[in-house]
Amino acid sequence: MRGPMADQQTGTEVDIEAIAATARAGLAAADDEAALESWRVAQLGRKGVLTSVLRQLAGLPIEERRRIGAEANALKTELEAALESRRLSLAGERLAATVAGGQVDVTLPGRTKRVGRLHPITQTLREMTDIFVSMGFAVTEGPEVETDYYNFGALLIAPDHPARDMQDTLYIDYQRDGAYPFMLRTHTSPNQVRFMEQHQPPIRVVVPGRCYRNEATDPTHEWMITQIELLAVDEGISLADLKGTLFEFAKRMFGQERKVRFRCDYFPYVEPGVDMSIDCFLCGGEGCRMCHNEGWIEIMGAGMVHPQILTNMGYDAERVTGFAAGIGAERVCLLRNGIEDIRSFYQNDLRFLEQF
Ligand code: FA5
Repeated sequence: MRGPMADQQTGTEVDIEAIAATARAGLAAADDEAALESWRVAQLGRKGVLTSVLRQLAGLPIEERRRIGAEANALKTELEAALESRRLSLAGERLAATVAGGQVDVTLPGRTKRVGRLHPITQTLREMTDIFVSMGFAVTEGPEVETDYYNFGALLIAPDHPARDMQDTLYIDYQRDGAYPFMLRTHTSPNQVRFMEQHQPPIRVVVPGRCYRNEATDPTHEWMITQIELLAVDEGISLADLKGTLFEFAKRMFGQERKVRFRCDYFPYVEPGVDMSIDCFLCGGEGCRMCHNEGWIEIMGAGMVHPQILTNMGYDAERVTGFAAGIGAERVCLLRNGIEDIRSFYQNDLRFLEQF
């Protein structure tokens, strides 16, 4: 580096060589973190020596500015690197002193950090949701504690309707006028009504979420399940749209080779109602404990939205029609991975969960 430059503001000369020498000596003398930090502030900080040199460059003739600027920048890079290396060597010295003092046993095995992952049902639910989103469905959510009206009444399941027996319900322990008005939702279907109350057709929406039933559990039945509700309402929607959408979903989820079966089923809020099953992965359709000797495992209930519900929502049921479906994520995950007992999902056994 060459000679001093004139300081434009003070008239004094700035000697880069001298600045470099002072800075290097200061760094060599700094022997702990606090000293290193004050050195950094004094030399490289916003108001540090080097920064003020760089600020003064503007007032110099172009040739001088280039030369001094280059020298000052080179010094800055050198000092930053020197700071980092001094920091490391001080840390090394500290560690060596600790080891020598017998405070650290470097022969002990390291502690492995356990990396978490998403629960298999969360992974499955996200994959299912993504398939429907790619078909143009939006995503919404609803409450897990429901009212009698949304869980049953608005879906045409009156208090004395036998369909209430299809979903053994966990009620909240709170009574009003001799009745229990709140429950853990037994399915995601209440969100059909919740969404239609707030929106006009055309509607294409999916609602993923937890549901609860007072089930006697077995290899394909849990008391806490995860469903995804599907709802499409528009002019000209037919059962063919329902089948097309669900076939496409099944193909993407399970592959072309898996067999899919549609059968008539009864749900008061659809007309007609169907259920969709996939052939049993365990017995290939022969019949076994897994599929209750049926050869098929049901994964969803579905159907055309009942015209009475469309009318109740204020829609013109002569003009618009719709389809709806409720799919169980546990059953989908079970079938895709050949899992023999649905209860494994919620037993918190890491040997099982870490396979996903
Ligand atoms: C219903 O829950 C209807 N709400 C579905 C529906 C929606 C019908 C829209 C018509 C229109 P279902 O009780 O069959 O239906 O349950 C639907 C799916 O949830 C089942 O096919 C299954 O995949 C899953 N499921 C239901 N109960 C259980 C359970 N106890 N354990 C595991 N999965 C279950």
